[in-house]
Amino acid sequence: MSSLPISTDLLQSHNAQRLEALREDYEALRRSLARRYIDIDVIKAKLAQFSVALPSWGSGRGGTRFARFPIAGEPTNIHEKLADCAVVNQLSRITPRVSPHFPWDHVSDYPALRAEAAELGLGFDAVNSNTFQDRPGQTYSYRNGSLSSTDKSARDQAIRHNIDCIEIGRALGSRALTVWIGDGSNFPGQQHLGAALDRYLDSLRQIYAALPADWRVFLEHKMFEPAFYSTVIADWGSSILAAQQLGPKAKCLVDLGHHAPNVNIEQIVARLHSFGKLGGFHFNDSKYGDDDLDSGSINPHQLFLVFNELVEAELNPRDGFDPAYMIDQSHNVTDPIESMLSSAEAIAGAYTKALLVERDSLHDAQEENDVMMAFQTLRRAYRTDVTPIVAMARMEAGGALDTLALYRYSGWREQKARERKVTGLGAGIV
Ligand code: LRH
Ligand code: MN
Repeated sequence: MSSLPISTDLLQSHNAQRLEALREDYEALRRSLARRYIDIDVIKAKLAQFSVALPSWGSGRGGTRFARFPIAGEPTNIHEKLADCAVVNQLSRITPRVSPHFPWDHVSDYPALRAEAAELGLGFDAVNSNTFQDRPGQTYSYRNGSLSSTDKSARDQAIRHNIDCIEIGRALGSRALTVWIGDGSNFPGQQHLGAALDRYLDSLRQIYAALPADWRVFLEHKMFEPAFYSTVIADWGSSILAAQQLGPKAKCLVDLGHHAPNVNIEQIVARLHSFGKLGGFHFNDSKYGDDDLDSGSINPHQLFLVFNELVEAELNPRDGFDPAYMIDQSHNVTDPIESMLSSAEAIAGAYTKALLVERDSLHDAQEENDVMMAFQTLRRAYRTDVTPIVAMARMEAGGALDTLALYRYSGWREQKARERKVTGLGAGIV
């Protein structure tokens, strides 16, 4: 691994100015956690094993159906997206993988792309297929659906595309395919709800049959959008039943934004785990719909409660425990790199707080129905400022103590604004 995007001298002098203050905070937290019989170094060591993948599409500006407002120097192709993701990983040290999306990230030489990413210290996580958009020159339209379409030619085309994504993923060193489809209806009566699911399952069986032995397929449910009356895989129930129908390599992916407001997502996580079907996550945050806002920016307590269930699941594995952690956000008003740095920190923080939960006291209080003590045990962990642990782990892994400050000081975006093509106005996600 050689060419890291930000100068290591700059990073080292940045950290040197902040190290003393961090040590003070870390030692103070060590003493306070020790009074709870928690060894801060054990927590830091566990955090050092944690990582989350970045969405290639998250490195560009996102938009809504109303508008997309580009920023100067944003990436215009997968090569520039990887360079920006490498900045996030170099400074945060917990985002060593990128989840690509096809055909958005199509290139002619995938082994070369894999080597290029490795040169930047990056690997590839789950690949994402796309049968929710028609592309120029496409033979059959997905306007009436893709894997569940009544049109067999459109279904076969969508199945072929997913199998092509598996082939691309193998060349990139990925070991999972994420399948999210927008298939559904806007009017009552428009679609035969049962038949649509049957067609979806028949298509997924053909994709499942093409999976290499060590691969998984992640089914991503979503309540609505782009369909606004019914969605073929609208909730975790449809997703887990489909995954059980398909077989052991099929798992469920939880995108936090794909649920109605106030849905208890942490319980969905616990349920999927109970049945050995918890495959992965798309972390983001939302207040209303699939807002794809920065993780932990709206409801950091929910993110903590999700990780609390993940720590419980880790302690009590069902059919193994190896969820794929990925970010899936749309950065409409911030510098995408800054949002991914801030989100990576929020996710690391939520996991660290969940590691601080005194599990034995919690389980005892739960068994004894000591409601207040159970709640207060969780709350004690949640209100702990874990910033010194996250920062110490990041620094020891070669990252920056203040990622946003160093990113801005590096002038990366200004430099890229001089180098990269200007991207057009427009609408939508890409
Ligand atoms: C659908 C979704 C899916 C991706 C897309 C970019 O809302 O969450 O995971 O394919 O966003
Ligand atoms: Mn998603």
